[in-house]
Amino acid sequence: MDAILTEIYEAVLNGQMEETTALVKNAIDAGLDPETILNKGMILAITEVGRLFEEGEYFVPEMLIAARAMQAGLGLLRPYLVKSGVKPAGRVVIGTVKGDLHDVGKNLVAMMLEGAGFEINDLGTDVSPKQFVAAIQDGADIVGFSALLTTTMPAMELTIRAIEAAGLRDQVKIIIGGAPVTTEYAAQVGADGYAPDAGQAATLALSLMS
Ligand code: B1M
Repeated sequence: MDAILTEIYEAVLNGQMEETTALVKNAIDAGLDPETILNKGMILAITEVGRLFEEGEYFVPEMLIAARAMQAGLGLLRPYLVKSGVKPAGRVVIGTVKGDLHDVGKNLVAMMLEGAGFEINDLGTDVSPKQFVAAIQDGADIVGFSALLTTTMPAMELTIRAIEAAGLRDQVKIIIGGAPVTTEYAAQVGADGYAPDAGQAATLALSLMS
């Protein structure tokens, strides 16, 4: 691995926000591909953070500061991942479902969708079915839910039922994702599609608009 990628990996793993920011900036200036910085540095590190948490070596505070370091690095990559000037492809409402505070992956999906030309209404984390319904009423072609916990996955189904009950289901396509989510689960709860990562979420959203 490139030395700077190893340093970025270590900085995220150790939750060093300023270090991560400086290193990502250096890597960009040195001409490294932003997607390589993301996938071979930051995502590898945050995956290792999850493994260390499972092993009982990391606790919630370590996960939190690692996520903060990652978000800081992502902020610098944003202009490179979001290419401007693309014709509007549609409007997407996106959020992490009720009870769930994870937003790194959701933010990345929002960036890729923006890069694919979508206008984004990001509702943040811990979003209730009612908030999703209200945002769809404000205008949306696609609504995306993210969930990282097996315990919050059922909120995806509850939100879909709330959208149906509000009489809005025919107006929007629903896409879902997040580490525990699967294609089978998407079919089971009546979503229009599932994507395993941010790049594929953008491809899926574009295909649902055509
Ligand atoms: Co939490 N956490 N966490 N955590 N955390 C996980 C998810 C966990 C797998 C760690 C582990 O045990 N290995 C585990 C879940 C176990 C389970 O349910 N299966 C876990 C746990 C247990 C918890 C707590 C319950 C811990 C506790 O309190 N005891 C707690 C819950 C809090 C809550 O939400 N109510 C908790 C808290 C936290 C922090 C707040 C400390 C922090 C989040 C900070 C933040 O997001 N701002 C945190 C973190 C950082 C993680 C890990 C380490 C990293 C998550 C991440 O950012 N991944 C995570 C372990 C892991 O994922 N390996 C873990 C990087 C990101 C780029 O990937 O989010 O998967 P991801 O997104 C991908 C795809 O999933 C997909 O595309 C993205 C980009 O390619 N995708 C979509 C995501 N959303 C999509 C939507 C789409 C399509 C694709 O369409 C709309």
